[in-house]
Amino acid sequence: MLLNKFHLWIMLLGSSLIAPINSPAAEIRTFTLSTGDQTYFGASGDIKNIKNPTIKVKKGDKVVITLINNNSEMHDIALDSQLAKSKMLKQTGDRDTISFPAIGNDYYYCTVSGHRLAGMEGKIEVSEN
Ligand SMILES: [Cu+2]
Repeated sequence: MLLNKFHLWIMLLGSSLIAPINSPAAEIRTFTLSTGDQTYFGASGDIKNIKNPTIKVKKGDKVVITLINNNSEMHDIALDSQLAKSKMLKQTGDRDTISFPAIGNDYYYCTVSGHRLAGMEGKIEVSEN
């Protein structure tokens, strides 16, 4: 019984020490992209209408990107880091959302053959603070 209470106290102490390290300034950052002809466009907010926009986030943020297919071809979105990959959007109007932790600079791109080569990619820029 005494041992159990001691363990509980250690667990509480441990979590109070760990929590402040992980929690400050971590935000959920949401972005929307749409597709054009072998291109992404920002679809809302600061990146609206920007071609293959750079997604700027801070280290530790949770990044949420929704891709809407605005094009007659199929497209998807994947990361070089392999942290996330959407389903293939086969028809106009199809959409999917990916989410991943911002841990370092990365690229997003379309996995359809030839699309990345044609320029269907953009940067994810992760700043330290
Ligand atoms: Cu594509």
